[in-house]
Amino acid sequence: MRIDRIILRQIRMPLVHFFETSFGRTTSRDILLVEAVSGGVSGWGEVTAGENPFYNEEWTGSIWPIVRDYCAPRVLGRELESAEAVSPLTAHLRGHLMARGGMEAAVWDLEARLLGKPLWQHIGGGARKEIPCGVSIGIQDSAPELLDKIERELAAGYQRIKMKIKPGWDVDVVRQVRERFPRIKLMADANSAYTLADADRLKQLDEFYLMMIEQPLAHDEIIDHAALQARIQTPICLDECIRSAHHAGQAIRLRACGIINIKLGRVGGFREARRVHDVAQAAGVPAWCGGMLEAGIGRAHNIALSTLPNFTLPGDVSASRRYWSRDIVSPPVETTSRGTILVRDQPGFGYELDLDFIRSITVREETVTA
Ligand code: NPQ
Ligand code: MG
Repeated sequence: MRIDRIILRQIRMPLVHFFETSFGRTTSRDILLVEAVSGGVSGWGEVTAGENPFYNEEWTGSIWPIVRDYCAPRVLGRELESAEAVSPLTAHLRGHLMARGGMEAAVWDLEARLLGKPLWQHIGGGARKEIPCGVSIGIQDSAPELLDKIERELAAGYQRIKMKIKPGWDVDVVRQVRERFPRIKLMADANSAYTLADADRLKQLDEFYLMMIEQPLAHDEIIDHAALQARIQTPICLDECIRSAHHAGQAIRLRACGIINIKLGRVGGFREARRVHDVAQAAGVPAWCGGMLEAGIGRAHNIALSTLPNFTLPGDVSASRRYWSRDIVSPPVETTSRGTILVRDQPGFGYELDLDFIRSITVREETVTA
């Protein structure tokens, strides 16, 4: 496979509802789409960085020059054995895994299309034809608003509720949710809002038999998570901390987590995501697919990834309509009344692109050639 050109597009999409985490509120997304072209065939990827360097260090402003000046030139005009070869070609970069992963995912999609295969099959997935779905619910202006939202998502069939927490929006609110919904699968995500000094407060959450608490401590701190896990019963799930299979192995060895959230962008693409998956699976650690408020391409890639066997817990991959009034793929991603997404068999990521709509929301475009 030889890639002739790579087209970058930044699209702007307002969210249906603001999304608030411990690090701030997001109301609109600027997303970088990567189109990799070989002959007349295109593969597509989505870079999952946020608008600000708050979730991790990457952001809309950093990913454009990284893909244009450092990632695309490494793959353009050279004979690629397979999409597996892309990640090693950018491995000399320090960090910038989401930028690297967005381009890598585009090449996986391209290769699947060249072979006429669905992406899930091309990455070695296919363990399930239906993906179990949960939702991630942001911090709300009041507890009653959160309870209402949860009620609506459960009525739509979602199998698991994740609520965002932070100091001041934690034990009390979780208690209210548990009192109202005693039997649901419930978990909390702190996005690194606590330190080990908060261990007693985090221990109070044990009372609510959460499925897990996600990334309570610093984004780059595995050892403190091990110390916290030794003090609390609720399983810790690591998100931000796990940027590679190596990190996954270390976190598991140190007993810093009992569950791993795998995000395609955070680990730098499909190659590393599969390696993280394999490390977790070999250790008997369950995994699930995280979300980054993706548009349709990223959402479809997450669905393909979620067909690998060890994605045994409901993930944060949910319907397009929870985020967008109109998505860039057609049909939009939809869920069944059982709270699942049906895996599609079309080549590549399995959905049609709405190119007219993409054009209408593009705020920046640039083509890179060999
Ligand atoms: C998480 N996502 O699991 C992330 C965090 C997150 C669905 O909970 C812009 C872009 C804002 C990506 C805010 C979910 C974001 C973002 C939060 C990702 O931790
Ligand atoms: Mg998280």
